[in-house]
Amino acid sequence: MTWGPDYGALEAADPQIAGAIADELRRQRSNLQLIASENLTSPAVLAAQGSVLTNKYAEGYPGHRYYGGCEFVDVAESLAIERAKTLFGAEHANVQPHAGAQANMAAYHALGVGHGDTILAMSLPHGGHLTHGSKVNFSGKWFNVVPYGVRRSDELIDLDEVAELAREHRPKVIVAGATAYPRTIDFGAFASIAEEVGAKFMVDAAHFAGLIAGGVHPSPVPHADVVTFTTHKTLRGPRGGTILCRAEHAKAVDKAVFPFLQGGPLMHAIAAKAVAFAEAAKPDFAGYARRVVDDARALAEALTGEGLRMVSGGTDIHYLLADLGELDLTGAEAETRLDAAGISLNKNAIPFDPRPPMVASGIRVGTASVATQGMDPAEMVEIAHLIGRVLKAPGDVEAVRADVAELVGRFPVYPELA
Ligand code: DSN
Repeated sequence: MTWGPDYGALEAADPQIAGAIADELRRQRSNLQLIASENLTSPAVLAAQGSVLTNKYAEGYPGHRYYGGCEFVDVAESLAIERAKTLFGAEHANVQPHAGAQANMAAYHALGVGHGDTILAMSLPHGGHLTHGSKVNFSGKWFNVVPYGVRRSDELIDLDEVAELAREHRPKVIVAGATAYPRTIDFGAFASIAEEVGAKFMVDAAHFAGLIAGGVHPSPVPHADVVTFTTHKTLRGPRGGTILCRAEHAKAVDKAVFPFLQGGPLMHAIAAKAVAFAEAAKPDFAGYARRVVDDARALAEALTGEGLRMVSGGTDIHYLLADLGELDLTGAEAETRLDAAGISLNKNAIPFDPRPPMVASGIRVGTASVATQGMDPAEMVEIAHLIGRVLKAPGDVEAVRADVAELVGRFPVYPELA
């Protein structure tokens, strides 16, 4: 039976969209992909994501749907739930959030945070996420947000400040987790602070979920009321979100996702999440997670040798945050120049950055994707040298592009696709 995507049919029916997809595949094959939040899913995940499950409405949960004909999507969602619970040792899992932002919104609601309530979360300029209280996001518009940050001296989270702010403001929820903080977070210390002030503790594990699954990062699950994550970053699954929680919050979390926040779940994405959870439970995924972290450390060291300053002095996870001050470059200039050389990464604010976020003084460099391709610390030294050449000698861009092509050519992306 042929049940997978028919790219021939797409080419015939819609050459413009087919062309954009083919071009994107070519870009993924020919560029060095160092964006910390991206990865390369397996062909099995791609197949589930591109399947006929996209046709099915299934509002509700397995066994309790508002539509008939759900017996097979029930199989897929039940597998996804059980696999997520087992993978992370969680009491309950909801695999329906369309993305990380929806997962966070549902988590706040499930934990009783309403309009005007106080949350204590990491500030965006210090590495937090948009949904942790940014003024332009629902979280900043609806909630009273008390931000915490990193110390100027060592650029690490100031737990004394977190405790003081918690005692002063008595937040309903304390949030840990970040998008630009290259160090592990002391979840136990956060949980103690939350307990002391009677707050619930929520962890946004989007970036490091795959590292937890692979056993190379501490797990917040034993410490937190709710843990949210996306499935497409280090976890290497399809785009989407998931919520883990203690059994006592299970009903509230499920109701917050559906019917409060979302309607029909994306069953094709849920099936693809199930595939990714199964892949992440295999022993070779632990090897992958180890390689991601080893690569990031090697890259941080080699980039330091190229004259970049590592924020916080290095990394414990899958990305580093580099300050370009010594090279007299902005993050925006670096991103544009590197893009021209076939090296994709993003400009990023560094703590206490005097520049606006669209200019920024740093870059964030991630290894989840190149580690999937099979690149090891030896290749990280090559990559750091390529980045150094582009940043220090803009005239070298064309030559570096050729060297990037040679490097990625040794680590083919999706060789099974034509
Ligand atoms: N936009 C993601 C990132 O790049 O970190 C977070 O949602």
